[in-house]
Amino acid sequence: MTSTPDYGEKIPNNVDLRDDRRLQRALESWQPNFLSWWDSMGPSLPTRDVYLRTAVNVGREGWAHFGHVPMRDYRWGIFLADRDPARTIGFGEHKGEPPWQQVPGEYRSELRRLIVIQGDTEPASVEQQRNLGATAPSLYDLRNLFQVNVEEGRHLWAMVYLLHAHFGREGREEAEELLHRNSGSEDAPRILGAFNEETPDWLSFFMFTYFTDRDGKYQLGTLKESAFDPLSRTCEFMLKEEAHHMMVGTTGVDRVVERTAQLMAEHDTEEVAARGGIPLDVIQKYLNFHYSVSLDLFGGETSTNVANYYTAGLKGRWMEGRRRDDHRLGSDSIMVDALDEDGEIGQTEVAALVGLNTDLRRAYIADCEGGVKRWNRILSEAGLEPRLKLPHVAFNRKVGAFAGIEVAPDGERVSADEWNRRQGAWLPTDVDKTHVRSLMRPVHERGKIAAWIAPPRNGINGQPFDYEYVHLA
Ligand code: BYC
Repeated sequence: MTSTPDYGEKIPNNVDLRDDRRLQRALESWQPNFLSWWDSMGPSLPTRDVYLRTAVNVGREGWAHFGHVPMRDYRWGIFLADRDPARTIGFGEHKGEPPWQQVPGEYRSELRRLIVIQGDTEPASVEQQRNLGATAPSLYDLRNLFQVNVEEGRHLWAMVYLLHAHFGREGREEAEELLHRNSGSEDAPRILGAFNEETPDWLSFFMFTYFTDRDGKYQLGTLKESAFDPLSRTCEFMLKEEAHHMMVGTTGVDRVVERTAQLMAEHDTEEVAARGGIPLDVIQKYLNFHYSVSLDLFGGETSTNVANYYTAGLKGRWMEGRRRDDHRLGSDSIMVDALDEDGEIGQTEVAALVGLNTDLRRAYIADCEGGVKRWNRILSEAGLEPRLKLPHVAFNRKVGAFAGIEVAPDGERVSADEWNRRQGAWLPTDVDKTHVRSLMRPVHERGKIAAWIAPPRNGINGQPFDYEYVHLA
């Protein structure tokens, strides 16, 4: 159902772009703007070439090609998963009908909003990570950073394709705006909170790729269910690339914990800062921060937006096909986190439809528990007490039911004064950040690694750790 990928074109694609000259021209006129955004807001470290994986197909086998390429020549393209002719809409009031190949007029603005929000996060993360190359702990890590960056760039292309192909002039204007808003900008910030935070050091980068990219996995998973077939198919393929980003986060934090545990065992002390490592309590504070800002990305505990998206068929649930219910949820209910009348943290019962952000956030939380388990296992294996934890769901929230209150990581409600007094024990302080930043000295030599992190167990695509993953300029 999909044409053979057209890799030779100016814009590689498997959407028959050459048969739609207007669309092709529109995208070709956006392309130089994308490249000038990449030049000014993308990776700042000058490189000659990088050992990158490039998407060349969407098939199960061999969708990616590995090779050294100058990053600016990376073949950003448009790849949708193959169309399934038997697919029907899986939920909501259109359940059982054929999926839409065009945007229905009545859902135009909601679909555009979802696509714009998704699209906005992709370039935002590239902007946040822009200066990390200068302090990479190894060439292997440098390569992974750049892989994540070019793929986020491709994910922006994926959303821009949908905007250009299906939303006319408004879509083209939104595509321009995606390049004009910038992470952390006073005048034109990125839409969602976490994407305006800094990613100033590699511990933040690993936490971001663990916790925030994982929100991406869950949001893309719900958009993959969409009745709007082109959105569904593009998200399905994006999820394949996303898996690598999460591997970078998971194994990145693994390696920091492993090195810290080694230093603790070797010197029989908690005070590994003086030994060139990152203390466990600082790792915990970074975890607390990135987890809590990522929880905010799921929106409010109750939301009429999400109920409308679901009923209309625009955004489904995580693993919609595996749910054993009527996939319409008209009369179901769900317990969501809430503040009770006395201001105590508790739960309240609401219609399942308005509680769907909570449903998705819970799936995400369960997944995050997996990371904490593996990091604690690394501590146990080093003979240390397993002690890393996810903070309470109400901790440090700026969106939703707990936005207006202060809560300790263990879930205890505290006063504003107490929060101010104690937050330095819960979130990274300037001293912590300065220490972490002081460790961020570049190791750009082949086969070498910084002292605050353990080397990876495996290289990329079967290459050894000491492979020349990046040629610097
Ligand atoms: N910051 O009704 P509510 C990724 C707004 S990450 C600021 O509860 P809803 C990636 C909200 O817009 C995945 N504002 O929200 C990761 C609404 O505003 P309006 C990105 C926020 O709509 C790493 C109001 O508050 N994709 O891919 O149910 C690297 C009321 O909220 C925030 C998506 O998010 C916030 N955190 O849910 C690269 C998928 N949260 O309408 C990439 C598309 C909420 O009152 N987006 N607000 O003006 C959605 O599905 C939903 O819009 C949201 C919010 C889940 C974001």
